[in-house]
Parts: sequence; structure tokens; C-alpha cells
Amino acid sequence: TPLIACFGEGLVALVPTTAGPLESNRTFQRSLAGAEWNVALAVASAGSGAAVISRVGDDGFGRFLLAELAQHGVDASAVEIDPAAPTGLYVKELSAEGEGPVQSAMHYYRAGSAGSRISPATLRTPAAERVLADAALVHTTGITPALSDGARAAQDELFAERGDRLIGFDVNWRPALWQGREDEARELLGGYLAAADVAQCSAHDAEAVFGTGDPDRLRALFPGPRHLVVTRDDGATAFDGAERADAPAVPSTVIETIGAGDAFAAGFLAGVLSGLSLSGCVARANRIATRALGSTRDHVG
Ligand code: KDG
Repeated sequence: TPLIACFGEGLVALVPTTAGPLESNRTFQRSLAGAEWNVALAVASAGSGAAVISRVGDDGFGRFLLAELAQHGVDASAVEIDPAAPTGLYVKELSAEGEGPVQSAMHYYRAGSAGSRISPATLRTPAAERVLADAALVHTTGITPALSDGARAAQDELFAERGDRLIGFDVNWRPALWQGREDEARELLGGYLAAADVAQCSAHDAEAVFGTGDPDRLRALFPGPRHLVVTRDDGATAFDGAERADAPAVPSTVIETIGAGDAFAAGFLAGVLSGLSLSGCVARANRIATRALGSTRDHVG
């Protein structure tokens, strides 16, 4: 199957086993996270080809992330091991149990991490060049350029030197990574979204970044990408050129929503590359996203 290469930082997530404030949590479950890595895992778990281009630290968490990729059949050859910086980490804080889905706060421990040292050189290792030559599509998000100037320069290069490769881009608005740079971020992320082939944004992020979550208004703002996808808690709208498809979310019990957009992207991208109809792509994406909604882990598979 066509290869999807995912470009961004892999993180270890520490997820409390009970809800409530962090000072009350004694035990945490360790899992793989990082939006682009979540996409790679879901793509591979669904039986399509996936690779990751990234960096991790020369530490136990980095080895854990690499083992997760290997176990799910994701090509990790283009993940560099950084001897001088740790693997990035994030801790979830789960709202006290009540009605409806768990709301999580995300606490990042990733400043100066190996992943934040992604740079254009990360794309030029022999392994990364091989992966890029094989990839039908590179997927990245608005998180990667927030990490550092080097990561942003690398992302710019991927867009500029795409050749025949398609680009998938999910806005993934993470204001904690853009503090004090919000206006710059809005412009930058709008530029990436406009230049992508498969452009995805949650209605919630679109509202925050572009001032509207309405699919038709977003299509008018971003007419360029062949595919434009707007996800909502209750379903999704996708465009392929002028064609529009709407699909409600698959009914299920929602435990927590973080990671659902990544699962959706994985299904949609794999659907596009295997030539499914627009409504077929949305249906496949919705099915995979449902699995992500059913747990406090970020990734499916
Ligand atoms: O989409 C889920 C991601 O946000 C999560 O896995 C962590 O990559 C992450 C981030 O930077 O927030």
C-alpha cells in the first residue's frame, strides 16, 4: 500500500489511572503520543504503510516509543536518536468524573527535547531521504512548527520541495506552544493549511485560529486544497473540490476526545490514497476516530 510518512515529535504521555487533580494521582499509565505519531500508528494498524520522520532521546522513553512503532509495523528507520536531549513528555490531568466525556488538561515537559531539535538536517539523513522518496504523502500538523525555528524550517522545506508527494496537514491548535506568538501562528498555520493537499481542522480549532468553524466559510477561505476536512464532536464535513460529504459521528460512548482527530486523519488519508470515494473516506475516518474516543489514550491500534 502507498506509504504515509508522518513528520513531528513523538511524546510519552503519562495518563493518570484516576481522575482529579495531579496532586491526588498516585499512578500513571505510560503511552505513546504526539499527533503525527498517533496518525502513523493508526495508519499502520489499519494495514496501510506508515513511517515516522523524527528524533527521540537516547533514553528509556525514546526506546519505548521506538518499540511501540516497531510493534505496530511503523517504519522507524528515519527516527534519529539524539544523544544530547531527552525524549519529550506530557502529563494529562483528567477532570473529576461527572457527566459526559473526561476533559483533559495537557501539561508539556518538552522544552529542549530531542523532538524539538528537529531541523532540516532531520530530513537529509540517508534514512529520511529513502522514506521521503518512497512516500506518497507526508503528514504533518501545526504542532511541529511550534517546536523550534529548526522544526519550522524543516516543515517549510517539506512544503516547498514536495515534488509529486501529497501533503496532509492538520491545524492542531495548541496555544500552550505559541504563547506570545499567537498572531504569527495564525498566519503561519493558515499558510500551511492553504498549501496542503489534504487539509484538516477541527471546527473548534478553526474557530480559534480562523474565526469560524463553519465548513462552507472555511472552504471559501481555503479553496486551494483538493481535500478540506472539518471535524466536529458530532461528525465531520469533507470537501473534494466542489463535492461535499457530511457524516455524523458513529454513536458511541465518548470517554475522552484527545487523539480522535489524529485517528480521523489516519482513516481519511489512507482512504484517499486507496482511492475511496469522498463519503467512503469520511466513513472510514469516523470508524477509526470512534475507537480513539473510547479511551484516555491518544492513539488507537
Ligand atoms: O492530537 C493529540 C496530541 O495533541 C497529543 O498526542 C500530544 O502531540 C501532542 C501535542 O503536542 O499536543
